[in-house]
Amino acid sequence: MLQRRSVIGEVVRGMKASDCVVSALGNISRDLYAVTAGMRERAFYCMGSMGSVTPLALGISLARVERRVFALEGDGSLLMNLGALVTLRRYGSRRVRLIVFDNGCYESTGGQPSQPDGLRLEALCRAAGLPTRVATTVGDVTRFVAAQPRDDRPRVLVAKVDRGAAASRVADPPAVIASRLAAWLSAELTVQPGGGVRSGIPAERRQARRGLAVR
Ligand SMILES: Cc1ncc(C[n+]2csc(CCOP(=O)(O)OP(=O)(O)O)c2C)c(N)n1
Repeated sequence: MLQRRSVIGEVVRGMKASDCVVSALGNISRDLYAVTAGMRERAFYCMGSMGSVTPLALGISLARVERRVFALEGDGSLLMNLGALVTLRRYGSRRVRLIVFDNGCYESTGGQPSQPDGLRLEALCRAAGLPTRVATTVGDVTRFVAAQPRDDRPRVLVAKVDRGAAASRVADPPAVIASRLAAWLSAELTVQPGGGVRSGIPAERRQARRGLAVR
């Protein structure tokens, strides 16, 4: 069994400066917050909204086609919004990396069971058409973060993790977290000599957006 903190630490270590990360509420966001002091502007720590990590990561990836987005999701939160897997398969790309922390319970609220016996989350993800690996060692996480998939489907890693105490609460207000990431994502906006603001969206990104309907 893996420790949640080790998995999060390994994901952060493997991220490039152009990558960003979205994390599920509760323990996952708390542990991510503890190790991302130097990269707050590209980390979005959810405060509520169970099941919204995958849609958020997908949205970012569609709006910013040059970025990789890591999505750190709890098993209970994923199960609350299973349809997100299908949407991710339909509209997502290899730049989205979904990591599910499978501890079999709602740990952040006291450890209530989240799954029936015998359920395999990885089978659900695969059934949605998403290439999915299971992590039982930190090396599995390292390889997943560094992988350069040949086809353009989003990738999923189901990390089998133990329960374990989390770091301190996220100290920043949600509005700060949101505006900080929005500013980072918009960084290529440039001010023109006359004072106007020009969106630096490159041609290939505009084309990629137009291509959404046919993927
Ligand atoms: C819609 C909704 N229902 C319930 C809650 C209360 N809640 C907060 S965290 C949490 C548990 C999340 O479980 P999981 O996604 O498995 O992550 P873990 O806590 O195990 O890391 C629950 C039930 C919530 N925030 N939102």
